[in-house]
Amino acid sequence: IMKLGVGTAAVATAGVGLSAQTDLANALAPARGPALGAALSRAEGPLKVTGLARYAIEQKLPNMAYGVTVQSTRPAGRIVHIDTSAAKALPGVVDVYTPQNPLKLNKPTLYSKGGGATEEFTPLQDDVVRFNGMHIALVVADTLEQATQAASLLKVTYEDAEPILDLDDPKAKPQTIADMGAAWGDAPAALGSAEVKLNVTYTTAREYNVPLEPHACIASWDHGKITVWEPSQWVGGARSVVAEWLGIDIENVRVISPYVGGGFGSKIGAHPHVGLACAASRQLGRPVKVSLTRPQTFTGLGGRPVTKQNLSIGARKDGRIVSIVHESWNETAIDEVHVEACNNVTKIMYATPNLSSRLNVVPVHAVMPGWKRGPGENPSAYALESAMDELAYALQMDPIALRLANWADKDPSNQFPWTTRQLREAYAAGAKAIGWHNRNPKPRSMREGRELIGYGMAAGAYPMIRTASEAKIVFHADGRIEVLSAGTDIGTGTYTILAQTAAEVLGVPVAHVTVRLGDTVLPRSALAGGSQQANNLASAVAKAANNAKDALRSLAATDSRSPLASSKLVDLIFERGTIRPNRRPSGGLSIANLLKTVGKEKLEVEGSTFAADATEATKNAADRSFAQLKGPVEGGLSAHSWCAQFVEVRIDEDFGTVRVKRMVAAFDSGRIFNPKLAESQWIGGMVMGLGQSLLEEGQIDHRDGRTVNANFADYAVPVNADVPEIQVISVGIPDLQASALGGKGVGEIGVVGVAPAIGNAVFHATGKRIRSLPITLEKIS
Ligand code: MCN
Ligand code: MOS
Repeated sequence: IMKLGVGTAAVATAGVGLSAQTDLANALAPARGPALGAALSRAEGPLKVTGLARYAIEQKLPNMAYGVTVQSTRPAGRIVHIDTSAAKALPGVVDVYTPQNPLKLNKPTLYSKGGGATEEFTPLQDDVVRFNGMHIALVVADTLEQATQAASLLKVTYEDAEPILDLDDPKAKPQTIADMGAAWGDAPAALGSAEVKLNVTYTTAREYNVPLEPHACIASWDHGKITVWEPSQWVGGARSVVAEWLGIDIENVRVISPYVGGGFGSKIGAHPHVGLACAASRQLGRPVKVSLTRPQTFTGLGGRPVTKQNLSIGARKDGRIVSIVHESWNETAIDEVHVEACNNVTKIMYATPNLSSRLNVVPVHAVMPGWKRGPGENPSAYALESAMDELAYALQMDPIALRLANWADKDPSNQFPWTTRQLREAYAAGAKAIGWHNRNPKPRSMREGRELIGYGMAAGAYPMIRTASEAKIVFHADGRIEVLSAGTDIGTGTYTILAQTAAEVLGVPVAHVTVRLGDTVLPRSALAGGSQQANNLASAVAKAANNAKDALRSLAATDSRSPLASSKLVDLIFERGTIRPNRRPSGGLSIANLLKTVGKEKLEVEGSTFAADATEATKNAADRSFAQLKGPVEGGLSAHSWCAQFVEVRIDEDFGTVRVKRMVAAFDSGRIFNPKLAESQWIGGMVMGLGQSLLEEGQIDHRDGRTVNANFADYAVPVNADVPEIQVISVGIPDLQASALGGKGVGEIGVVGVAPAIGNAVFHATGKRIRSLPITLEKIS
C-alpha cells in the first residue's frame, strides 16, 4: 500500500544547501511499489510553504544596487531628450542610463534565428520608440525606494509618429510566413465543390502570462565574469543571451534559478531588463537588481498576441471533410517577427485529403509577443474545434461522431504514423464522465430556472518535442544520493519526478534522493518549455542511474575490499537501497556501505541522451539555442499528447453571465510519472483555459497604445469562485517511441481545447455563436 503525503522526497537547492529530508519525509515515502508513477507530493513544497525556499531574486548580495526601468508613455516616434538632472540630484542615485548615456548592449540572436533570445529589442541603443511601455531608461540607486523616486523625476521629450495599434489597422502591413504554411491536395477546388461548406473567422485577445512571481533578476559582475540569478525556464538559453548582450565568452556567464514562481512560457527567454541589469553591474562593478513592477510585466515582455483565423471547411453530407482552407494573422512587434503557429492542430487533427494553411504576422506598436502555454496549439485548436462544432450542427451530427468520422490514422500533414493516439479512449472517457449522451443537443433546449444549460466538447493536441539532456548522480558515503541537472522546476514537479526516476532505477527509497537544479554549472538539460523537460530529462536521469548501477556493480564485484568481490556482475541486483546477489536476499549491503568499504567518499556517474557521437559543439548548441530542437516528427513518427475537453456551462439568461459548472477532460500524455503532479498540471492548464475563454483580455488605449489593464485588478484571471469542479482522466499508455520512459508532454495540453469547448457549450446553451475570446456578457446579450 502506497502512503501519500507531503515532503516525500528531499531536495537540495542550488547554492542554499537546504534539505527537506526529514524523518517525516522518510515515513511518508512509498513503502513499496514503484517510485515512478507514485502520486507523491512536491518535494520542495515544504520549503516553499515555510518560506525556506530561497528564490533567485531573494539573494542578498553585499553592496547591491537597485535598478528601476522607466518606460515610454508614447507608442511610436523617437525620444528627443531625457532630462535626468532632477533624478541625479537625489541622494543615493548612482546613475541614470538613457539613449543619451547608454549602457552598451549587443543585439542577441532571436530563437527563430537559432539563438536563445525571445526578442531582439535591445534597450537604450537608439532613440526609436517602438511601443508604449518600452524601457527607455534605467535609474540605479542604493535603495529601491531611491531608484523608484528618481525614476519618477525623468522628463522625457518625445517626437510622436503615427502608431499602428491593432491587427485591422488599414496602415498595417501583414507579412506572410511562407515556410510555416502547409498545403496538400487542391484545397480551394475541393472546397468549391464540397456538399457542405463553412466559412468562419475566430479571434483571440491579447493575453499575458503574469506569473505570480514577477520578472526580475540580480546580476553580479566580478572581474570579467558574471553571475545572474534569474527566474528562468531555461538557464542555458539565458546564459547564451547574457553572453551575447555583454559580448563576453559564454564560459564567463553563470545563470542560477533554484525556484521559479511560475513562467507559463514568459521565462523561457531572458528579457531586456536582464540585459540592463547585467550591463549596469559591469559598468558599476557592483551587483544590480532589476525587478519589473506588476504593471511592467505587461509591457516589459509580451504574452500571447491577438490572433485572427479564417477557416473554411468543406465536407460531404456524411460528415467526411474534403477540404480545409485556413489563414491566420497574429500581432507581432513593429520590427520583429513572432509567429503564433495557428495551424499546428489544424493540420494534424483530421484526415482531410486537401488542406491549405497560411500564416501571417502583422507588425504593430506593441511589445514583442512571446509564448504563452500552448503557443500555436491553443489558438489553433480554438478555431478548428469551434468550427468542427459549427460543422456538426450544420450536418446535424453529434460532434464526437463527426470527429470519429474524420479520424486520422496517420499524421495527415506528412503521412507519418502516430506513436500513440488514445484519442478515441479520451472521447469515450470524457463523454461518460460528463454525461454527454444525456444532453439534448438542440440549442437552447436545456435549462434550470433562469439558467440556460450548455454542454460543449473539443479536442486538442500538443507535440512531444524530443531533445537530449544530461544528468549526473552523485553517491555519497554518508548515504545521500544527489541528482544534478541544469533543468528547472517552474512549479511543475521536476525536483520530485527526477528523484522518483532515480529511485525507481536504483531501487532506493525516493526520500534518499536529493535533486539539485537550475544552475548552468550543472549538466545540460532540455528547457522547461514546450512540455519537453520532464520526459527528456527523466530519460537522462534514468540513463545516469543505469550507468550508476553498472559502476556500482563493478565496484562491488571487483574491489578486493568489497564483501561482494568476485560476484558475477549479472547476479548483482538493486533492491530497497541495497545491492545484493540475486540468490541471497540477506546478503546485501547498502550503496553507502559499499562506498565506505572500498574507501570512496563519493561516486559520480553521468548519463546523457545525446547521440554517442555528439560533439561538445552539438551539445552546447542544444543547450544554448534552438538550433538542435527536434520536433514531434523526429524519426519518421508523429508524437503528440492528446486531449478531449468537456464542459457544462450555466448562463444567466437575463444577464448573459457565463459560469462554467463542470469541466472534465481526458488526456493521453502516455505514461504518467506522478499522477498527482500531472493532474495538477492538467487542471492548472484548464483553469488557464477558463480564464482565456471568459476573462483575459489586454485592453489597449487607442489614443496612446497604453495597456490599460496592466494589473491583477483589471486584467481578470479566474479566482477560486470562478473555478468549478474539475475532473481529469488519464487515458495514456506507455509510449516508448515518444520518449525513453514512455511519457509524453503534460504541461501544456491542459490549456488546449478548453476555449472551444466553452464556446461550443455557450452555443448549445444560447443558440448564439460567439467567435471571439473572451466570451464576455456584452457579446452574449
Ligand atoms: N509529468 C508526469 N508525467 C509525464 C510528463 C510530465 O507526471 N509523462 C508531470 C511532472 O510533474 C512534470 C510536469 O508534469 O514536472 C510537467 O512536465 P512537462 O510536460 O515535461 O513540462 P515541462 O517540465 O517542460 O514544463 C513546462 C510546461 C510549460 S511549457 C508551461 S507553459 C507551463 C507548464 O509546464 N508552465 C507552468 N506548467 C506549469 N506549471 C506551473 N506551476 N507553472 C508554470 O509556469
Ligand atoms: Mo511553455 S509556453 O512552452 O513555456
